[in-house]
Amino acid sequence: MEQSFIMIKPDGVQRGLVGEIISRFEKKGFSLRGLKLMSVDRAFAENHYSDLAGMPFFNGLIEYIISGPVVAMIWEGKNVVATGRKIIGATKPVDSDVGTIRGDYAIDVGRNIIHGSDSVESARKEIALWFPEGQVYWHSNLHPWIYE
Ligand code: YYY
Ligand code: MG
Repeated sequence: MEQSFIMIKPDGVQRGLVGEIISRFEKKGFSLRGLKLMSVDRAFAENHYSDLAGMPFFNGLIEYIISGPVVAMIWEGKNVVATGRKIIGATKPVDSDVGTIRGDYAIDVGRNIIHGSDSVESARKEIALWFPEGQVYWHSNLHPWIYE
């Protein structure tokens, strides 16, 4: 089954939005496969965002990600990458629809609360980076109530 890497950024943790964000993914029907609160160092954050190196906002982005603990998660389910991006909303909160996480809780792009993988391939890379210890496999008994 498809997986996505979802990370609550330091502002989401500081603002007490961890439970609300987890709840949205849970209520949709996705399954949690990994969850940890952690702080990352500069080299780790730069690796995670290596595709964006050279962008004018890169240094500010890295400072933001290392400014406090983040919640790293693996979520699983059919189309979880694309649907996760819909639940999260557009990169810039000004463009994010109301009802999305960024649309409901964020104002500035540089404080947009949450990260979600943008493709199945980047999800695979991000999960390998953030969860080198592997993940928790379990069977959700809700499966037949969520999938036809
Ligand atoms: O995948 P997503 O987080 O929606 O956007 P990306 O284009 O991958 O950029 C990653 C991250 O960089 C974004 O969530 C905020 C920050 N950022 C920014 O501060 N200013 C921009 N103009 C674009 C992105
Ligand atoms: Mg991205």
